[in-house]
Amino acid sequence: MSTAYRPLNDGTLPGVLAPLKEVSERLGGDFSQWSVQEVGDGNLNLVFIVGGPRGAVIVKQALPYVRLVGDSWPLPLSRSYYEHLALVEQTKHVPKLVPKIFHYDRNLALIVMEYLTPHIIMRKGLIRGIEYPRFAGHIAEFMAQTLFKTSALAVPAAEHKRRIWAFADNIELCKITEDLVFTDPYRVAKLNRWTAPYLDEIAARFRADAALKVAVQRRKLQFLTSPEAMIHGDLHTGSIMLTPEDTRVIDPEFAFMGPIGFDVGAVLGNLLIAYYSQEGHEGRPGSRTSYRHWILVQTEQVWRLFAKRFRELWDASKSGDAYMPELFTDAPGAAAFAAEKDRFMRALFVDSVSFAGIKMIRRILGLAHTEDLESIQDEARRARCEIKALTLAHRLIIEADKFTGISDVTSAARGIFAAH
Ligand code: SR1
Ligand code: MG
Repeated sequence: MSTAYRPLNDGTLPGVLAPLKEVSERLGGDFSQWSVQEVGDGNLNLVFIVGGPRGAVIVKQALPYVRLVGDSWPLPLSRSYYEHLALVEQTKHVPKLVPKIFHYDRNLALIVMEYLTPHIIMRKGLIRGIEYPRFAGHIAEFMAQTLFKTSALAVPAAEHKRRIWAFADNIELCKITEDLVFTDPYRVAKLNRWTAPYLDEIAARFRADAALKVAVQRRKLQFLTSPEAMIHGDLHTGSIMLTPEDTRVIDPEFAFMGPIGFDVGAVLGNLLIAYYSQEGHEGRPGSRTSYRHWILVQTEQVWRLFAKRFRELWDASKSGDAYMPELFTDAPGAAAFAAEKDRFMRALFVDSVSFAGIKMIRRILGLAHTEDLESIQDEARRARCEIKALTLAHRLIIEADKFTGISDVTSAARGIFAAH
């Protein structure tokens, strides 16, 4: 494969893939028979489906700028390196929950991977009202495995430090999150947008809310300074492709060593956005009531199954440098260690609730919105959904430590839905 970076297109991509034995065997036939379709609808990259007589692959190539904004916002190609690094790590722990990787080219910032079919982006499934009975278990397993096994609870200190080093230079991608998630929604920023004029008042209120800003900045500090585990870093429902039977997590280009609750909160927050957006997708009032209920049940299941699995992995682990089991072999030691694990899980729950709220606000008042809400054409109707989501998000952030458990979160979500 050629080494100089250039953005590829339907004309040039087949020639780049042709010398790759595994890829060309998978596609079959001669490269002149391959079809190339650019299907990327994300904010950053080019994504191609390449099809041949025998099969298809996905080719993801980073652009040197933010696709959503254009070349006025440069972005390093190295994000493809971090995405590949994270995919390789995730594959070790949950090979069935990520796409298979067939090839990586660092110079072209290009990853060739499994074409997932008939999978769709989860966000689109949630908009259509599709139920995914395996989702909660799968995403809980993904998060428990990838987050626990890359934490100092599971690995020796040297490995933990090497992993921090390995991801430390993913600076620009982290900066996007620092600005777009933790900062811009709370100040006047050129890139902010919302459903105006309906949300003008609440956006101004949030910008003037000192308690909210302090709470969010406390989380930003945690994001900046808590290398607990290798997090996906952008684990929203657009980073999940699935069918009712199968779930795959994609797009870990924002990966770095960060706070565990950031990933868990991203999943919870995006499910809660989907919950509130249902009202905008109802053909007739109430037609999505049972689906709305299903989303809240999944929200509860995600946390419960994640917490259970994380704790099981911890109970079975003997290799981490933090809390070495040999320190807790007698009965008082075992009891104290069990109580400490309970305390850790409670703190992680509070972190996750707070990050969930923060992720919800950035999708409504910041630059990058979600299709769940954006696809509601009637702006007054969309704004009604958004105001409910913002009201819950505010509570999740300000009162994170008052929520006694996940069913408390879903009750609050229901209460706000009914009251507004
Ligand atoms: C400029 S990039 C905007 C957002 O897209 C990605 O999916 C991340 O969520 C990022 O914050
Ligand atoms: Mg993405």
